[in-house]
Amino acid sequence: MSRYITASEYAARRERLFAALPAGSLAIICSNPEVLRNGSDNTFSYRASSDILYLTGFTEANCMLVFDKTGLSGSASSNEHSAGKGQNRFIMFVQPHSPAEEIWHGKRAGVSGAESDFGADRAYKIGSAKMVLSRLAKKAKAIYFKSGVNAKLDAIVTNALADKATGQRDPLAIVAEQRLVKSAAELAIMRRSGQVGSVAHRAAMSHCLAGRSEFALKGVLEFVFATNGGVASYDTIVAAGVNGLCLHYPAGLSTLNNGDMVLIDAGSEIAGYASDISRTFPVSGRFTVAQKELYEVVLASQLAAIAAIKPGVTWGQLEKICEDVLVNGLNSLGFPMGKGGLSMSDVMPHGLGHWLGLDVHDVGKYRQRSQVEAAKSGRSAGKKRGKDVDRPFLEGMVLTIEPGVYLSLTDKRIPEPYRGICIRIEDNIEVTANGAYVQTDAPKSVQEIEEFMDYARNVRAECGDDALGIHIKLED
Ligand SMILES: [Mn+2]
Repeated sequence: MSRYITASEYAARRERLFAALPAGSLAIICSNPEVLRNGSDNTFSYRASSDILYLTGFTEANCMLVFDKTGLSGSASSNEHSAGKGQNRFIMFVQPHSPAEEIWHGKRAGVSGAESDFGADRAYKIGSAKMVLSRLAKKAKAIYFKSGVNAKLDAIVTNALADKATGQRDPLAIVAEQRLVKSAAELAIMRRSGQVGSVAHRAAMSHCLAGRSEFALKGVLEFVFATNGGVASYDTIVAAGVNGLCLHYPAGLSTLNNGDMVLIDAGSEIAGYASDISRTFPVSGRFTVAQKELYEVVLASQLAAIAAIKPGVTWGQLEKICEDVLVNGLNSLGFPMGKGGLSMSDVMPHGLGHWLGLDVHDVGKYRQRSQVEAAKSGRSAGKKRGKDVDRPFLEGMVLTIEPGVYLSLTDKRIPEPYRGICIRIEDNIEVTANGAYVQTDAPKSVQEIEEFMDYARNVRAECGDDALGIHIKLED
């Protein structure tokens, strides 16, 4: 259980899902599968499904959550648990205690732990899932289940549903909308994750030295994540020079060279919540004229988009603001932006940003049906499909703003001094009633970066590399 989210908040989240489900329905959510990394025993580090983390804080594999509104009464003990909660029954199927398994993989919550610590009204061994689900499915008027997450558990569910195995609705779509607006507790964790990620970027910047590898900076970043109780929220990107042309380039063995920039896109995951930060800076600590000119255009576009964020604003409006600044800035540097020249996607082949939360690219729709259209079509609103429009931001949403430019070495339309330069600048922003609250704060302006790297160079010269201290740890 997360020490950041209270048991009553988890319970309230489950009640909201129950409230969205029709009476007589049954919703089933399966955990992510464990995936082999090599051989037959060694799996990738297991990371629980974000929906299960959201609804319970439960982090073990091989589990199913069941939201039972069929009104079927269970055993006597379950009636005691669910007293006063109407017909809603929250059931968990989990791995049972097993000394033989637990000696290798650690202690499990088990059936009793699922009930005492994770809020289940009733828990069962995962091995009983087929039997119990068959019984519940027989009475269910509607099934909410999305297959495709976990083939092994899918097979058990599909089997149990029998003739109701088709035509189900997606429970995760309901949870996704719940997850989009963050609670006060979630915002507090995300601010912390943003701080940890920012400290990691500062550490990487201070350890950047020509001759080192991308991997070395990845090590610095992930050391800071780990010493603050986190992990990388996605595969750490450290791209030297033109490696940045690959948007999701995974850090490798390329050497950092003076004269080049290095693009780092890395974030921490703290208590399940991601930060997602990008910084681009010169390996030498000093921008060339061309790097500085281009960097300031990208930074201006990012700052303009961030400044415009407030409740009611849409992605489309931010994209327009960002694009205007980028196009004008690039034009003034001699780029042939526009018809017959370079298009936006030639220089920035990705979107301006995305929702952020338990998932790095968090859930929740980006577009929704126009309110005007919905009002016009009146009673038939549910059936008649209107035009989808960008949804307005709400207080409590968290998103990234990450403009970039990625300039090929060989495209002759690009003015020569700028060829081969790749820049992305990304921060994490919380939508508040007063506008944007930026959760991340690593050095960003040309002056901040140069001063910070000067400082690192001086410390290194006087005290040696160790004094730079990747042993940076945030206070609780
Ligand atoms: Mn991002």
